[in-house]
Order: sequence, then C-alpha cells, then structure tokens
Amino acid sequence: MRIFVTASLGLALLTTAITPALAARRPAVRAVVVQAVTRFQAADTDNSRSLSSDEWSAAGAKTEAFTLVDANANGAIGILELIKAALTRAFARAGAN
Ligand SMILES: [Ca+2]
Repeated sequence: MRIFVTASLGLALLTTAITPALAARRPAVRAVVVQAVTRFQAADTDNSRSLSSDEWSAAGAKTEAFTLVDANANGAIGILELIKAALTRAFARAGAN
C-alpha cells in the first residue's frame, strides 16, 4: 500500500511537471508506472521497499544498469528511482524528451 501511495505521489509530481504536449501521453505514462511498480514489488523479495543489487540481478536486470538507476548512489533502488528510470527510458524510446 505504501508503495502505491509513494508511486502515486511520484506520478502526480511527474504528470504536473510535464509539458502539455507530453500530457497527451498520460495513458502511456500510467502504463509505464504500473509496470515499474509491478516489477519493483516482484523483485523486492525481502519487502524492504528497496532493491539491493542482488535482488536487481535476481530479477534479471542488467548489472551495469543498477548504478544508473540508483540515482542517489545509496546502493539500493527505491520505487521512485525505478519509476524515473522507466519513464526516462520510455520517453527516450518515443523520442519525446
Ligand atoms: Ca538509491
């Protein structure tokens, strides 16, 4: 539940920060966020609300991507870090940023 509240807050902040042109992409943004949250919950096997490098690797994610997603370099990936990385990747793929 706390993850969804945090993710919802993050989504609200992100959606109010995006330009009107990007606002039209909200359904895609929502899908990316839902997928990121789902993956985060599946990977967080110890329910610590953060992903260790071991959990990251066990989930099949690329080891070299861990340090890129760990934006605050604290050695763990929080839900907002994962959502931000997922959105950045999705918009880069769409050529929207
Ligand atoms: Ca982190």
